[in-house]
Amino acid sequence: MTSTMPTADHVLRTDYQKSVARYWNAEHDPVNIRLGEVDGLFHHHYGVGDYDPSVLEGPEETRDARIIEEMHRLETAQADVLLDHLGDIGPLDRVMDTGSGRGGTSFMANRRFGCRVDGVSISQKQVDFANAQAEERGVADKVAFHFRNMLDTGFAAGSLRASWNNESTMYVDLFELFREQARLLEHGGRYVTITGCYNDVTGGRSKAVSRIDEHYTCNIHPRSAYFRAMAANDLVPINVVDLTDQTIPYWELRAQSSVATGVENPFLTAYEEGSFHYLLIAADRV
Ligand code: GPP
Ligand code: MG
Repeated sequence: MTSTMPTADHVLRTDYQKSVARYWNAEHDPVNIRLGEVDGLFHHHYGVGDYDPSVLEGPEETRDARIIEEMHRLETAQADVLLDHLGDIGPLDRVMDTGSGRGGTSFMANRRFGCRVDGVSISQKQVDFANAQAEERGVADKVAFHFRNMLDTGFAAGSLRASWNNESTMYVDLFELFREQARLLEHGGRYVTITGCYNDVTGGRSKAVSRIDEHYTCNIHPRSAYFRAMAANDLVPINVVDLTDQTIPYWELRAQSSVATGVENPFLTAYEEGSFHYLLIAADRV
């Protein structure tokens, strides 16, 4: 993609963005690293689907490894659900992973569709890690990661067939984000997000949702904000899937694992009390 080389000051425009970049540059959490080491796909999102209860039984020495493998399987299943909603993507198409982390979803998209993938992140550490992975996997000619701000990527208008945010919208203003996504997508291009959002019906941010915000230094949006910001930016929803019931087992398993981080109970409370949903939204650019 055509672009100019941005400097750190150009990419990280606010103190808030700098603090988010610091968090991800320092992050080296076993819940992400040990799961990634299972098969080399490093994810920064949660899981969907029922876990196999037998992982909790059997020999104590291998229990931890069984749980980690199972959590990783559920996280990979989550990314597969996202890719299922991207529509027909071919080897000549370009797609963007917006907030690409260590690259897990990008590599899965390239493996499935053979397409060109550009990931953007404001963490130079994550960008370097993911580019090293692309080399290691022998796909660096098709998958590349860039130190860019998702609100102003510098990529060419209309250059993307599809784009997604896999759990990264809670760091940005949705109107600014969807303005940039709409600029980048070709007419009829597909945008997909999987996100946690709070429930307008139950009211403002619950205590449990505030705890999640505090844990990650993010600002979870209300459900309504997604549809307002899409409508304002020529993104027309085609599918909305409530994945809440499908993600609860992941959190139940994670709470019993050696790699729990303390955010498990806020997630379980928020989902169970109905103040928070795990949602997939797919929309077309018109
Ligand atoms: C991180 O995934 C995801 C977020 C920071 C976004 C918050 C998501 C919501 C749905 C509110 P991760 O895999 O880096 O997190 P962890 O280290 O907890 O596994
Ligand atoms: Mg994780």
